[in-house]
Amino acid sequence: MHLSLASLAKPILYGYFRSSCSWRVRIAFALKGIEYDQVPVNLIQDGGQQHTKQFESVNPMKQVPAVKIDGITLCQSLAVIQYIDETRPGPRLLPADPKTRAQVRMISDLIASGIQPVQNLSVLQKKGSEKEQWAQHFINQGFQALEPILKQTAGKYCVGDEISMADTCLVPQVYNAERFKVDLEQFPTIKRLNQTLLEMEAFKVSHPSRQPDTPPELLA
Ligand SMILES: N[C@@H](CCC(=O)N[C@@H](CS)C(=O)NCC(=O)O)C(=O)O
Repeated sequence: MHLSLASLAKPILYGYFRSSCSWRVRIAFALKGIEYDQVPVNLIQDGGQQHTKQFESVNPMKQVPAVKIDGITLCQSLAVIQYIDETRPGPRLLPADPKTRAQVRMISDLIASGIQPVQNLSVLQKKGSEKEQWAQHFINQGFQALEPILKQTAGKYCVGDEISMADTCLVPQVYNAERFKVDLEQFPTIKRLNQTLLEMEAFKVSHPSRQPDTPPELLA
């Protein structure tokens, strides 16, 4: 088998400890047992390091995560997770069965396209003093849709009893919901899944409270 030097190098994750999209990728790396290096990009310091020319050359969208892997640079967390899944051994994050795979994508997209973008930092910065109320409103609205969907698809995890990409999206979004004081009691399925997943090692090691750039006062 021919292995290029690029594929032997450890992947590099450009991320931020509290970024939910970076956390999705950290969970996927941990689930697959992939070692990687981290380059922290502080989204708030000095007006946000994502806006530097240096980082713009890594990700022109000026967002984290971005990943250098196998000689290419990828942004968009779900594209990264799917690439890892297609090229690395370990638990399948997208199931083989087309129906369950579509459900995994549906839940992932609901969170990644339907909820997270409206409560992203750059959006909240435009909302000024309204930001907490805004984020809470849209996360709440998204969870109102997600709860009945998960009620139908979930077993032990978001879709049946196999861990998947949907689970990598759910937990970081619940973390954001808690930051913005969304009442999780309204969403018993989301709450149960989140609790179960947070018990898993891959979710613990990738948690925002345990990253190289986690501020000392937030370390756990
Ligand atoms: N769809 C992108 C979204 C990436 C994204 O929104 N990243 C946020 C952190 S979770 C960010 O870098 N925000 C910087 C900003 O808004 O300036 C993905 O899934 O990777």
